[in-house]
Amino acid sequence: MKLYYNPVSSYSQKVMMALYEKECPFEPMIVNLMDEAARAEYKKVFPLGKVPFLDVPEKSWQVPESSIIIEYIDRHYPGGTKLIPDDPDLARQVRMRDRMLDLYVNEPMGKIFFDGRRPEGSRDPLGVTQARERLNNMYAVLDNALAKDTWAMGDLFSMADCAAAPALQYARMVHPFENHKHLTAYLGRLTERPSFARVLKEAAPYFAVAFGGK
Ligand SMILES: N[C@@H](CCC(=O)N[C@@H](CS)C(=O)NCC(=O)O)C(=O)O
Repeated sequence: MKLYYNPVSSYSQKVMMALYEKECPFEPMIVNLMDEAARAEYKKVFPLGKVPFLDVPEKSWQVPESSIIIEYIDRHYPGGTKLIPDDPDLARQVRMRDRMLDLYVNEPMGKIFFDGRRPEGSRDPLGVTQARERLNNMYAVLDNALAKDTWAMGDLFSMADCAAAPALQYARMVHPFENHKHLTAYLGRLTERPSFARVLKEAAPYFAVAFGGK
């Protein structure tokens, strides 16, 4: 199966982390989102042009959306870490945390990050203020939960931690959270996790190209 992704994309990193947790083989297909021609070519594969995207030719299945890709690999590749529990109530709680981290950490982080790269005059200060408020709320909620929990689901490492790692790693840069010590310690645990350490190491050569050395 082929994974279309970009090493610096937060949603791609979420799926890469999951694949490494599962020790799941795949064919890497890097998409250069900064290059118009490469984007146009990629839209022939997935018309929405979003990464990550999983292509499973042997089943004629095409799987967009990071959480759905992780659902797919967790179901079809039993090895490695179980990322979504079999118990339906626990699974629902993992999915809820995954959604919260995507929608209320990763999305506002992206809003702040990309707004800062827009030219003067086309920025959205109100949207950025709202994104910062959303992050403040989520930082407080997460810090409170992580005062007693090791991972997003207590003792259980899960898909929600794959969502959290890249989202928090980037959020830390655009809207720091050092004053939340439990959240800071959690990001420390995530970056020490071999799966995410590998994701960051593989992304490093691409950071300067994508973000102009920032
Ligand atoms: N909800 C999607 C979000 C994917 C997404 O927004 N990916 C970004 C990169 S992190 C992207 O493809 N951006 C390019 C674009 O929007 O055209 C998921 O979970 O996979």
